[in-house]
Amino acid sequence: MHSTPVRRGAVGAAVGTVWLAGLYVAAPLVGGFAPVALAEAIIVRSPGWLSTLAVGLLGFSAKPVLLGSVLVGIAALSAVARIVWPRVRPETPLLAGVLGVGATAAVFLAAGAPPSPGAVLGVAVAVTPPYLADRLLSTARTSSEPDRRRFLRRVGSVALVGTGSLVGLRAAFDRFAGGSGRGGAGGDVADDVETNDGGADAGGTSQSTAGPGDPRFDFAGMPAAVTPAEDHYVVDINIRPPDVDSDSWSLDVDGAVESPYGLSYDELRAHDASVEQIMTMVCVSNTVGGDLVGTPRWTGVQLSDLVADADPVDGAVDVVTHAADGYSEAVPLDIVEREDILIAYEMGSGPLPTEHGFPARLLVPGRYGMKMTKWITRIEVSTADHEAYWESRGWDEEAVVNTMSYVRGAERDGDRVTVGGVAFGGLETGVEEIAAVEVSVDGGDSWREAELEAPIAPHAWRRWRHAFDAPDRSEFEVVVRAITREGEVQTEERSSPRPSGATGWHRRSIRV
Ligand SMILES: Nc1nc2c(c(=O)[nH]1)N[C@H]1C(S)=C(S)[C@@H](COP(=O)(O)O)O[C@H]1N2
Ligand SMILES: [Mo]
Repeated sequence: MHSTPVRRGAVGAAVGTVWLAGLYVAAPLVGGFAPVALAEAIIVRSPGWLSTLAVGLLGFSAKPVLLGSVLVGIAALSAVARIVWPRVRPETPLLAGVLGVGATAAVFLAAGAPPSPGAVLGVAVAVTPPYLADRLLSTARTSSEPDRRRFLRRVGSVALVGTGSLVGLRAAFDRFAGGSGRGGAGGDVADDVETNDGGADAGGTSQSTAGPGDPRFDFAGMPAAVTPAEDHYVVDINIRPPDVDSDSWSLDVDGAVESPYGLSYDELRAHDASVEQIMTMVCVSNTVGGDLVGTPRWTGVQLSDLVADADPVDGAVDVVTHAADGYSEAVPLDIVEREDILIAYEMGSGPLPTEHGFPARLLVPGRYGMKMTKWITRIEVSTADHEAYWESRGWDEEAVVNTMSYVRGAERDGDRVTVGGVAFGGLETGVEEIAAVEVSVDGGDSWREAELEAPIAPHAWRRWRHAFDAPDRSEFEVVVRAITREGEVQTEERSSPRPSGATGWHRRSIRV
């Protein structure tokens, strides 16, 4: 074999790329695109300082960047393997096939696909295209020795045509099969609603007419008082949300208790401690003025009841929630006695969407979103202080929401200008925290008290607005600060989200 390392590397990268496309086509057979599962395994196993650094450097693009690196890394590994291979032993089609099958099976296993007939078919589907690409390029190389540019162009075309047709094939399959993955799960969820409607007492809520918000606070740029489920932000450690089957799912309540038990999805929904609650959730990573905040309507069962039913032993201190994706969080047992901590199974007017934790998740009012375990599988009462997922990565354990106020909307009607936004804060007890909001439209030189919307719920944000006459000005530097019910002014001091949430006044230039 007289090929140069560059040529061999190029062939290896092309074959690796076609292999990735093959894995993509095989995904429905093995329950997902294997590189995604590999990237997730990296997230879960990587040490805390590394994931924190990655999120710090890349923000929420950390996950796509990681997936991209896994894809590029696989193609690069394949290139390297091809460069060193001919030196190790003579190339034979049989050996190439065996190695391909072995590598594919290993990737499926590492990605958590159980060995099954579907997986065997998946291996065949994933291995055949790169095998053919490899043969094509190997024969091309031995039959004639075209100049390097022509050779590389041929390698590129094989990679491009191979990958393109495979991805096209998969798209056609998805369309034909009526979609897979998240779309499919959504369909299942909708079915469940119709059959299981009996239990909860939330059935009578009106969803047709306007929500509880005051329409005077609805103007350009303002968020709805109650956030529709589809508009609520999504943050978690997964590249793809876990797809939990509600038929086989159960919520186990155990640990340091006298009478452990489990609840099925139907039993949870039919539980008589079900309540409805409009509640603001904000991610601890949200920067001042950021979008990782929303105020959906939720329905769930009071955690205090669920835990009391298991009869915790003396000396129990923590209630640990475990999730299908390996996530965990802990809330002290004495706080769990509050009646507003829920295991929610509905959001808006339907079941929890997959990305928000289907079939059930925890809600802890007044705390940052990280306390609110999605895809919950187990409630463990513990006699020891539990070290939670983000806590072990250097974030605040209590995670009480800092007093915050954001500028969102601005509107002009003739000479009249109205600016507005939202304000929220958590307390140890989590009850309504905002007493007043002050706003400046001149960069902080002068301040006025804003109008506050009447509270729509004890744990919901307050919308605010401020109208003033401005016949001959169109640019304003709006600054906002909230006052707590203890009379404390929201701190002006800027701090970064890590470890306890951002602080500082939100300041925004607007032109109306
Ligand atoms: N199982 C699980 N629960 C989780 C997370 C997660 O990664 N896994 N992320 C948490 C974080 S950091 C936030 S801000 C909220 C976000 O919930 P949402 O996506 O429904 O808005 O979920 C929390 N619950
Ligand atoms: Mo978060």
